Amino acid sequence: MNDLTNKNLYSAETNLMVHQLPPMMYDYDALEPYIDGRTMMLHYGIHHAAYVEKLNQTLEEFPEFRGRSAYWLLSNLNNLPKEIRTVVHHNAGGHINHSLFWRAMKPNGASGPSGLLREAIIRSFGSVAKFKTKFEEEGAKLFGSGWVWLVRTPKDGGKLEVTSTFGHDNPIMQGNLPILLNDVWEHAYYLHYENRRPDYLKAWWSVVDWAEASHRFELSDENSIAELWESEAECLLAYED
Ligand code: MN3
Repeated sequence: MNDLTNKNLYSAETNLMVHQLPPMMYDYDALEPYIDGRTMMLHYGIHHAAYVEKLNQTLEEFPEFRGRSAYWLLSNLNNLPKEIRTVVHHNAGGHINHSLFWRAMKPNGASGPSGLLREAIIRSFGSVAKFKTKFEEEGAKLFGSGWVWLVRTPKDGGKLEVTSTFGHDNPIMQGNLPILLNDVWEHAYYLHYENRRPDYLKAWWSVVDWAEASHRFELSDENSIAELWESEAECLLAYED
């Protein structure tokens, strides 16, 4: 599995694209045994790559939207021509969510949240264990394909909540800021866990990058959501115009 490096996914051709697959920061098999290398390879190199490709392909005929970030597109669906609205919705969302997802995980991360994020989780859910249970339940009960999130809401000075979204919707569409996310589409776990989504949700805690979640939480204190979107568009979603 180690020979399947990111370089294989980049070609001269993809460099011409506007939206780009962000680099993967660890090997495909680095999250084993919790997430298997083949799932990671297909998930990143086939699924995520396809969302990026489809997004670029769709925008080819619409030059006025080619300079826009995926975040901008997802936040301004009503400003898009009707005939591309649905396809941009699905593929810009898929691109954003997966870009966040790869960063939400790392091998050998901390075992749980610390600092301000830990305090906020305890304030909002009672304990870290109760938060984890709620997150697992929300992910397990989501019918069909979607995502489960820890979000910061605009309520009560930034209360944390566990939510889910269908398809590739992102919490920003409801004005909430993503802190942590897990993919509960079958393609994220089926090869290894088959239909046992609850087992996947439980095992997934072993690969969470809590430092990244803390970083997102702390940023959400200092910036407006609009400012955060802008900076994410620049640094998270590898992007070239
Ligand atoms: Mn996925």
